[in-house]
Amino acid sequence: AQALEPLPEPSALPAGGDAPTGADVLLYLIQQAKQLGPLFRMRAFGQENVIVSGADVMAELSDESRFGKKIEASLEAVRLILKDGLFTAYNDEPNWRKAHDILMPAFSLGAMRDYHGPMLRVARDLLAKWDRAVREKTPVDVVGDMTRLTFDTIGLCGFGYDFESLRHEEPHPFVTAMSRVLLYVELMVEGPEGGELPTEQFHQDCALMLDLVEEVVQQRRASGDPSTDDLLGRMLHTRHEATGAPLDDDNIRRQVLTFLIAGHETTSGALSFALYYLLKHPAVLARAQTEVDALWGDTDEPEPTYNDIGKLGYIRQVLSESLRLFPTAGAFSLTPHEDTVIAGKYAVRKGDTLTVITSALHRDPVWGDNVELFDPERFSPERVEARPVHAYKPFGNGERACIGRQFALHEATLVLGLLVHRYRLIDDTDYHLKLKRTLTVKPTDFQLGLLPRGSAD
Ligand code: MNH
Repeated sequence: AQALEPLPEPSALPAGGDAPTGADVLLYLIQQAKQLGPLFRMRAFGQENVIVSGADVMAELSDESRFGKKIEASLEAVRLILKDGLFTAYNDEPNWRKAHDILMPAFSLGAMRDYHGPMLRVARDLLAKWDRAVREKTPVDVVGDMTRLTFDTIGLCGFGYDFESLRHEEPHPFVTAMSRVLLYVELMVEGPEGGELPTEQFHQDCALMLDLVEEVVQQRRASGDPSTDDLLGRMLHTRHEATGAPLDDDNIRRQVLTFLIAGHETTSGALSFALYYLLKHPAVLARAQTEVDALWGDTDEPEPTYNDIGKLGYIRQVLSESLRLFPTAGAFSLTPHEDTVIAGKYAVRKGDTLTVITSALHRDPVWGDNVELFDPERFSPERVEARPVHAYKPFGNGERACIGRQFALHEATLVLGLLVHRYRLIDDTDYHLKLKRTLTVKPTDFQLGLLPRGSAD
């Protein structure tokens, strides 16, 4: 057997001596991975992590008989509010398996057919808002509106509840509270900048979010509707096949909260990055427009069907490539079930935190020698076939991978298709990508100019 070696470590903190925080952490780790290779040890904020970025290592860690999800420090902090909801439950917590089994059918292909109508309804609210911006010749706030869109979509599809945030100027209060809560959670791990943690505000925000959850649940209970057609229906009215038990009331609250957050925050970032790349790559945009035009012609009122979404292969490739360069859930963590050796030479112990920096994994040499280049051709069926499957993990791994993946992709493909069909994207501000991270990664200050398709310059 090969001799064991210590894991590589960064020699010193970056210039200035302070550990990077926020979005800079991600860029720092991508850069360190280039220098130190597929595995290295990182000590920061009182945590010790093994940083994973290699496709070969990822293939090894994908073996669920050896490794499983780790609730590391930041997820542990998110647990303060999401508790044993699906995203933050421990693997061996009985409520994880129970809720997973009960909720999986809400993400089947058949369920996606049911969500198509409400998704289209919300997408049309977005078009109405953006048409107004075109008439008034004002740019649109991409991230703000993508957030409104995805929040309204999960509300309507998952819970039959209309948040109507696309019809309001202000962000929805839930979203404002959530953003502060995610920031607070980050400060808990990285340490507050200078002052103290805004604990009072945190408690107020959590209360506001839980009040909305209560309202969503009460509205359904009061309606007397016993159907199990959507997420909330399944939470309220389905029993676990294995045990005959339903979800308990507190767990239902945590699941509703989990889905209201996880069901919109990452998809809005993915849509925003995709629009950014379309704006900056006119040839890609033109090809995407050719694809939708072939389906919907030049009508002002396209009627996308469920089956149309499967035909938007190129738009899907644009999304996949955006999620390669900026996977909006930036990292996920694993731990070995037993002490073991990885990559043939590094000893790791049960309970250690192995953190996959997905954006660094997606820049492994298997992606070629120009990994920074945005190129949706990487996701042509032949090239996907030729690539190791574990080199691409925007939705995490194994049993604990994203349950909402098909939901997100259906929604995002529909919306991008409608947007490129209807608008020319104008870069009047010469936008330079600026990142913002609060648990997830998004562009920030991204204003986009719009003109109707077919209009002259
Ligand atoms: Mn989602 C888990 C990424 C959209 C609901 N999601 C995960 C994980 C990643 C992820 C990565 C695994 C995290 C980990 O291992 O710690 N999710 C995404 C991305 C998008 C996304 C990049 C959009 C693009 N997620 C959605 C949507 C929903 C959703 C939409 C709901 C409708 N995600 C979840 C839930 C989990 C999860 C719930 C936790 C699943 C589990 O552990 O059982």
